[in-house]
Amino acid sequence: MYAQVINTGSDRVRRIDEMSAEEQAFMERIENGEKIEPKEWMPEGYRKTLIRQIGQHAHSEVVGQLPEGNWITRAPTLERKAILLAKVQDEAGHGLYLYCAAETLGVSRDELIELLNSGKMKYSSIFNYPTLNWADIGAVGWLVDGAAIMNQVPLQRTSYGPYSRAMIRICKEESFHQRQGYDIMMKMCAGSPEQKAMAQDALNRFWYPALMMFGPSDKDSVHSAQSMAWKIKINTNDELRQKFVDQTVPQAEYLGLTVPDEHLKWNEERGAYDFSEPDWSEFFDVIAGNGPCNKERLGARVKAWDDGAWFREGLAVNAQKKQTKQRKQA
Ligand code: FAQ
Repeated sequence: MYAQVINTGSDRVRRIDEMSAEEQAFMERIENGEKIEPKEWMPEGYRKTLIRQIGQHAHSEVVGQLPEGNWITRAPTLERKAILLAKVQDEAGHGLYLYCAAETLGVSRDELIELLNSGKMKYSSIFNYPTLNWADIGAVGWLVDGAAIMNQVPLQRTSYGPYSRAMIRICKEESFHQRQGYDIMMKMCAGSPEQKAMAQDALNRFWYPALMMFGPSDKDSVHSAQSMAWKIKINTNDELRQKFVDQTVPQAEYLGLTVPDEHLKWNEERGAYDFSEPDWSEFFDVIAGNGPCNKERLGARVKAWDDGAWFREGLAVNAQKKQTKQRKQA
């Protein structure tokens, strides 16, 4: 079933002479900036790539609730608790929009969740790192949501209509998420030396995992070229990572924090920062299931799914009853 639903492995960009007339017309529409809508013809590879990317994105939103959800009961004030609660609820909503967008491609939400729960489908590497203290909640909002926005703003222009429309709503909410994270960091950095040290420690631990969110370097990205030809992706992984570094370093400086990279340096010629690459062996290890929290995160999702079985059964029985009643009345 996995192979039927999502594609993995290396994508080779299809040449024009390999394309059917239908596919050539499709490419013309993409190049003209037209949106592709659910019932329209699309190449099978395009459909599978979208299911893989949107599905992985939806799973990330839902699994992404766990590291922050962990701190709702321990937020330092009632106001912070209310804000965090709202943010975590937003992530559930994002998952919902994205599962709905994926469903328009002919895959059910249940199928996607089964693929996540069986470890066959990925979610973002970042959520396999622990949130150890309150400063981490600031760092997650600032860096993780900041990286998510950097990636998602261009995706508002993605070629598949339902995905692009979901992204417009999601980006609005992500901006608030990033601001609330930065606000926590500002408070911590203006606090006691111990609080500032906590903020620095959180930045130290989340900096490289945040850089990894953009995916492997362009030379190792197997899907980028074809995804960009289809305008499913708008930028390469390295382009977005660079933009994120350029935007975030001045924010760290404003906080009085040090980015944990001794090679970080403004490059006058490029008009951009030179920076150290993350440890890619760690990244590949985390996405292979061996990160610090992979087992815990997936275990929590599987338990939530199993615990909700009675509710899903109840809904199905109720829907069936309604249908039978409607049929009798007709
Ligand atoms: N983690 O060829 P590429 C959020 C996989 S935001 C795990 O470059 P692609 C908000 C990739 O799937 C986070 N796996 O792949 C939030 C592929 O493996 P496959 C989610 C990764 O797809 C904030 C392989 O490596 N955002 O959740 C990662 O062209 C706070 C080769 O990579 C999105 O999903 C990774 N970081 O580019 C929620 C955005 N990177 O599938 C709660 C949409 C790569 O062949 C709290 N997605 N891989 O087995 C994208 O833009 C793209 O899918 C990329 C990867 C850029 C993530």
